[in-house]
Amino acid sequence: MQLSREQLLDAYTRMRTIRAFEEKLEELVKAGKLGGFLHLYAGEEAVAVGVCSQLGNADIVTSTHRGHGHCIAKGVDVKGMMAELFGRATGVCKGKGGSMHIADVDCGMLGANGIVGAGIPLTTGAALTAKLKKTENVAVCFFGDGATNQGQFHESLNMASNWKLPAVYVVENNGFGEFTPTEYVVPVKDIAERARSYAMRSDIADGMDFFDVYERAGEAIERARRGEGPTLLECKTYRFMGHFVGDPLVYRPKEEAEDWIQNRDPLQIFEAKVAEAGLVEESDLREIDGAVTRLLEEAIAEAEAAPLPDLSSILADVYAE
Ligand SMILES: Cc1ncc(C[n+]2csc(CCOP(=O)(O)OP(=O)(O)O)c2C)c(N)n1
Repeated sequence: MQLSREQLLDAYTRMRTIRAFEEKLEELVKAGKLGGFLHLYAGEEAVAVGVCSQLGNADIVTSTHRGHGHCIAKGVDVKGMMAELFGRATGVCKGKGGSMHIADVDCGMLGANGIVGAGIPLTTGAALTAKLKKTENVAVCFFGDGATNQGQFHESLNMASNWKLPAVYVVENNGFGEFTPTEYVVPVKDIAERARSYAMRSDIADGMDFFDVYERAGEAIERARRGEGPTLLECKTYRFMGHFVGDPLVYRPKEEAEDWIQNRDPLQIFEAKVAEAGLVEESDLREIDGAVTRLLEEAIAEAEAAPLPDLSSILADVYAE
């Protein structure tokens, strides 16, 4: 294992934070304490953290409607995110973005996005900027299997491949677009196959295994940094919760979900692997679990106590006034 103890603990902290953040949000919505339309990322943690652990602060990431995991993995402040979800002035977007529009340019997170597939051309543009400015930064896009049926996916991959842009397109194939199974709307067996149309490199990772994602993403990111062009990286994964909070989950077999949750949990897979390598003690991980719980309790209390945005700020930070 080429990762240091510190890197492993950092990766675990981020994955645990994502899981706990999403579980808390579900609880808050169900208790009527939090409003809004939320798409949770639990189950897919190894993808966001595996990829982002290979990126520096100046590298760019774009996200989706299911964006909390990408934000936490890229280093967005968790308390600022919680305040944002509560619509408070102390939120990372001053309470005006909410779940589907969390962005923090200072840590390279160009934004979650309510429009399926819309992050893909943004990443392509960021990669073009990096190439023209010769920064050696890489732009990474996260999106779902459903987004690969959008025109902008195909246009972006064509352009990025043709111009050898430093981009990595990470498709999180969780087997569903809303309530529709992927195979019902996608004729190829692996979405990675779609790269071939654009003479682009592709790879497939086990999206439940942090180490597999980390390694394959690392190769793609390094290739992009060396000027060898983009990669389409398909991560096979599963969302543990519904498409949105409140989804009655009637469209997928209970046994299928239980099997993934019981046997393919990315946190458990991570824990088993690091224990086997003897790099991290179980007590280290339990300590992190406790710290994450405390962080979220503080984040919620601070968010609830924070002020709403003042009416006078309604036109601030708006591009088209
Ligand atoms: C352009 C557009 N079309 C439709 C929707 C409605 N919608 C929201 S999420 C979603 C499914 C997206 O599936 P996928 O890209 O696989 O991501 P996942 O939800 O599985 O993470 C759809 C169709 C939308 N937000 N934007």
